[in-house]
Amino acid sequence: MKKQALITGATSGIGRAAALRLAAAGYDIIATGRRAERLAELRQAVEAAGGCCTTLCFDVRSEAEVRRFLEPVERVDLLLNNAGLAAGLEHIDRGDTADWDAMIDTNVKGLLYVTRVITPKMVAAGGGHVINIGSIAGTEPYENGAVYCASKHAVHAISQAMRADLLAAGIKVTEIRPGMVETEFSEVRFHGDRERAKHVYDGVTPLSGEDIAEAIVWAAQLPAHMNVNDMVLMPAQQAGAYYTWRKA
Ligand code: NDP
Ligand code: 8X3
Repeated sequence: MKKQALITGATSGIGRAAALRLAAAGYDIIATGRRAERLAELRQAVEAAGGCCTTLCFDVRSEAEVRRFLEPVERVDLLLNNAGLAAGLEHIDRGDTADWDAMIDTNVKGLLYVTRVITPKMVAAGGGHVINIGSIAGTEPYENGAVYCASKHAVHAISQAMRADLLAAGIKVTEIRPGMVETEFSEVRFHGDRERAKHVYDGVTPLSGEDIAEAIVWAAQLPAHMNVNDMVLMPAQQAGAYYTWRKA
């Protein structure tokens, strides 16, 4: 029987690359996100490469939608909790509370809602693997990023605690924590300002979604007795949230 991978936020960036890479590695894909046309395009791409892809279009911020779409899913061997965003980059006294709600509701509560529906299925099946996409922001708070960093600190804490919770059930929990990855992330952070988003990567060769997907597939395919608890991945030109060497 082929393994099933459920990926949240598969319409773009890391999630889309992971869907294609996991399909190539032999997983059947359940791809989720809010943009239906992107999901349809991904499904075509997976199928054109000989894979199998089901799509579920919903918003992870809605617990009712998460339950409606995910409760009927029979089996999930690998859950990739990837859907997330940064919204805004401001000092705390000027932040937009709508941005704060979006980040907390998606990055923290959405991840929890999905996990709450899928992990009991893994427990009943006697095993599984959950991979959470955290961030270097999950251990390095930086200026202008209080709420995004808080949301990724939460993902870091949740990943460690859920690893303990699910240990006896034979469920692996891995957290992958990237630095700079060029996706739609910065465009979303700057509310659609592509020019500003492009400058984030000035003088740097950032990671790509495919780079992170490669790590996801490696972690997912390790022998049963071996787990990656926590993996930090950065461009060679980055040493942390405050240290990036940019070519002139
Ligand atoms: P993208 O913006 O390219 O992708 C984000 C994905 O999340 C999209 O597929 C989007 O789908 C989905 N998503 C966002 N909000 C929701 C929602 N409410 N419900 C369902 N899906 C949602 O960014 P990345 O690929 O870079 O981001 C993926 C993850 O990686 C995020 O958790 C991010 O925090 C993390 N990360 C990114 C880094 C980077 O530098 N790019 C570095 C470290 C971590 P749709 O809009 O269709 O719903
Ligand atoms: C994304 C990386 O440094 O913009 O999580 O927070 S950073």
